[in-house]
Amino acid sequence: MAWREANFDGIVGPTHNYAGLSYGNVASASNKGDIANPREGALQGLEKAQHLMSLGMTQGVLPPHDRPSLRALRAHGFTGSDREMLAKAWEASPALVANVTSSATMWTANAATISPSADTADGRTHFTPANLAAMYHRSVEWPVTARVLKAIFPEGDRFAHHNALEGGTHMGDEGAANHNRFCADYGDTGVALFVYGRGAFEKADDLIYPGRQTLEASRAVARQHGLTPKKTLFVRQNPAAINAGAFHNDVVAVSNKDVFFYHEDAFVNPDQLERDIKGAMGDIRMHFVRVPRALVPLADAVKSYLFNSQLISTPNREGMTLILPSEVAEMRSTKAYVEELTGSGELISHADYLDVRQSMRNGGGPACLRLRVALSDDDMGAIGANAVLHEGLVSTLQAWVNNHYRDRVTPDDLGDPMLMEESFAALDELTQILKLGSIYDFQQ
Ligand code: SUG
Repeated sequence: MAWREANFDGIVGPTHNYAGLSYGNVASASNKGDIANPREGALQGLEKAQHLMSLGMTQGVLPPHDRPSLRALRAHGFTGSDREMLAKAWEASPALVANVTSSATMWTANAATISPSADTADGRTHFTPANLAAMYHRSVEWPVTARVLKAIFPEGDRFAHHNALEGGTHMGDEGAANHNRFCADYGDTGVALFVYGRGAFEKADDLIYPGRQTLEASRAVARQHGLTPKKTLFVRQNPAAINAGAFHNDVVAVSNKDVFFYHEDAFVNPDQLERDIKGAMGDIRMHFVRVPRALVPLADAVKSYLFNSQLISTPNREGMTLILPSEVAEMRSTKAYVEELTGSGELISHADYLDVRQSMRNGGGPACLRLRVALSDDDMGAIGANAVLHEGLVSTLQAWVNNHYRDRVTPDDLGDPMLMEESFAALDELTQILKLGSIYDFQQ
C-alpha cells in the first residue's frame, strides 16, 4: 500500500496582525505594531500550498479559528451580545482583545503531535492537540483544533484523538514543532524524537526566554500514543538556542524520513544524540546534516529561518527538496550554505524559495505553517471533510480570501466590531467550503 506525507497548512486568518504577543520570539517582538495584510498573508499561504501540489505532494488545509474568541471573552466574565462583549473587553483591556483575536492558529506545526499507525500500540494514528500553555493567546486554540482534527480524521478504526494535556505551563506542549519522526519510508516503523525546553518540576535557570515544552509533557504524549519506549527519544533543546530566539525546535532543526538537518547549536551534545538516534533506528541508516556555526552562525539561522524549511521527498525529483523562506536567500551565510548543500548533495538536492513574509514577520516560516501527517491509501479514504486541496478548491479559497479579507489590520483595529463580523461571516462560509460542520463557538 502506498504511503505519503500529507501537509496540512494553516490558512492565515482575517484578523492576522502584529501585536507582539510572543515573548522569546524575536520576529514577533520586533514587528509589534506594524500594519499587517491578512489578504496577502492568506494568498501567500495558498501559493505555498499550490507549489507543493505542483511537486506532486498531498496538500491539505486547516481553517483559521474564530477571532475574537467569544468563549475566551465569556471566560473573562464578559456578557451580552457579541458586539457588547467586544466593546466592554476593548474598554477594559485592548491587550486582552489582542490576545483573543490573534490569528496564531495559522502555525499548524503547533496544532498537535501526531503519531502514525506504524508507530502506535493499537495500530491507529494518534492525535494530541497541543495545549500551547506557554502563551495565553495560543492557549485558547486547542478546543477548536480538536474539533477540526476530528472532522478531518474521524475517530474510529484508523484515527484516535486525545484531549490536550492538562496541567498548565508545567505540562506545556507545543505540538509537532518539537517532534521529529525518522523512518525509512512513511509507512514503516519510525523513531520519535521529542525535544523539550525544560523539566516541568525544575528551575531552568539557564533560560532567559520560556522553555515552552516540558519533558513531562512530551513523555505524556508519547505514552498516550502508545509509542514503543525503545523507539522513542527525548532530548533537551540547547538553552543557548532558546535564548537566541529558537522558541521551538523547528527553528533550528528539520527532518524527513532518514535525514536530520540541524544546526550544531540545536542540541548540547549532538554527537550523543546522533548515537542515540542511530541506536534506536537499528538497521535503518540515518543521515545527519549538521550545519556548523562557522558557516551559519546561530543568529543567522534564527533570523533567516533556514531550518524552518520543509524538507520533502517529492515523487518527481531525485533527492530531497528544501522549501525555504525567501529570507534565507537574502542572507549571505545561509544563501551560500544552501547553494553548497544542494550543489554537492545527493541527499538534499533542491532548494525552492517562497515568499511567506506576512507569516515570517510573526516568527512563522514554511515549516511552522504546516502539520505533517503520514497517511496510507486507506487512511486517505477515511478522511472526512473537504480539506485536501485540488486546483478547483485552491481557486475557491483564493476567491473566498479576496472576497472577505482586509488588506490592512493594525492592533488598533482589533476592537472594531465590523472586523469581528466580517471574520465570522468569512469563517461561516469557509466551514461550508471545507465541509467541516459547526466547529466554531459562534456556530454552536
Ligand atoms: O507561537 N507567533 C507564533 C509563531 C509560531 C511559529 N511556529 C513554529 N515555530 N512551529 C508563536 O510564537 C506571534 C503573534 C503576535 O505577536 O501577534 C505568534 O504567536
